[in-house]
Formats: sequence, C-alpha cells, structure tokens
Amino acid sequence: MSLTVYGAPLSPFVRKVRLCLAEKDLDYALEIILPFGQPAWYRELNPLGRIPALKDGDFSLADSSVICQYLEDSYPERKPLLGRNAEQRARVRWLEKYSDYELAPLCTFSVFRNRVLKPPMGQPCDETAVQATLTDKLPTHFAYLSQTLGTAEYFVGDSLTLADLAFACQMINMEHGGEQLDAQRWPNLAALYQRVKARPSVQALLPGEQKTVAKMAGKA
Ligand SMILES: N[C@@H](CCC(=O)N[C@@H](CS)C(=O)NCC(=O)O)C(=O)O
Repeated sequence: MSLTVYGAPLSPFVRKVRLCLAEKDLDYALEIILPFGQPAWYRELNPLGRIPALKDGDFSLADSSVICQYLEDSYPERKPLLGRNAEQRARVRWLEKYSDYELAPLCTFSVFRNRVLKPPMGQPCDETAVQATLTDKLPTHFAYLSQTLGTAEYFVGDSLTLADLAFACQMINMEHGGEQLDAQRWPNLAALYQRVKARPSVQALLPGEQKTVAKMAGKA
C-alpha cells in the first residue's frame, strides 16, 4: 500500500480525504498541488484540474467523495465512515453531497475565498457578497441540517461518518474566514462541529492550517 494525496491543505475537499485517511489510520504522503497553475502532468490524475486526487500504487482517481468511497471499499477492515447498512449509506452520501454542493459554494467559495484567498492575491474582498451569504443564504441550510441532526450526536447512526466530516470541513473554511456557526441559533450543529473538531484527526491538521491562514493575512 502506498497512498499519495494530491492537493492543498486549505481545500475542504482535500481536508475531507485527509480526515478520512486519518480516521481509518491509513498512512499517506501529501503532495502539494494548488487549485490553480497546476503542472501539466496533474491533468492525468484529474482532467478537470481540481484537487484532490489520490494515487494508491499505480491506481489513481479524483474527487473527494469518490476517493473516500474507494478507501471505504478498499480497506473494509478499517473504521467504517459510510454507515453500516443501505439506509445509513444513502443518508451519509446525501449529507456529504449536501455539504459539498450546498455549503461549499457559501462557506468556502464565498466567505473563505473572499476573506482569505483574495486579499493576498491583490483582489478586493467582496464583503457585500459575504454578508449576503451569511445573512440570506446560509441560515436556510443550517436550519435544515439542525433539524436533520435533532438530538443525535452524529448525523447518521451513533458514530462519526463522512456526513459529519464533510460538514466540519465546510465549517473550518468558514472559521478560517472569520465566521462561527451561531451556537445560540443552532446549538446542536455547533456542538457537533466542536465534537468533530476535537478529534485527534482534525487537531493534527488545524494548527498548520491556522498558521498558513495567519501568514496569508499578513501578506494581504
Ligand atoms: N467535487 C470535487 C470538488 C473539488 C474542488 O472544487 N476543488 C477546488 C479547490 S477547493 C479546486 O480544485 N478548484 C479549482 C478549479 O475548479 O479549477 C471534490 O469533491 O473533490
């Protein structure tokens, strides 16, 4: 087994794969590939030019969800993260997709991109767009996710799954962008986020990410 993840630590999708690997206690190497200006050879791993990609020996594939499902199928003796039966697996996939496709455009591509990525590149932060994201767009999604979680500790079943990791990955980018989940309004979601954030898998990555974000703010 020789696993290599291609990508950059601040990407929520790269982080999801790294957390999945860590929770499964699988060793891997990280090869830094930025989302833009990638070397030509990277297109062989992902013709769309997006991060992450994964190599397992000679086998390669792209897309964080596909990669995590591959890890689940390839290492069945490791901690399951996709649920324990058909119904749970479907729920996990739905909620993972929800975070990746509904939260990511807001938490990552609006709040994080505007506040963290744009300034060091000499581009202005569109604070009007960020405020619209925070006040008009995100609350509906948090309300749905909060209702879905209810009084449970995790989104699906009674243990951590990719649904929780995908959600936390978006919350981390939002937090890098200077915004917190409102714990008064969505106490159960905020508690879930803190629960996931406290895991050794997340704690192993966060300080490095926070350092990078602070450095980028210094350059802005
Ligand atoms: N559905 C993909 C999304 C990956 C993605 O959008 N990655 C961003 C970085 S966070 C990227 O590579 N953007 C560059 C681009 O779209 O050209 C996944 O889950 O891997």
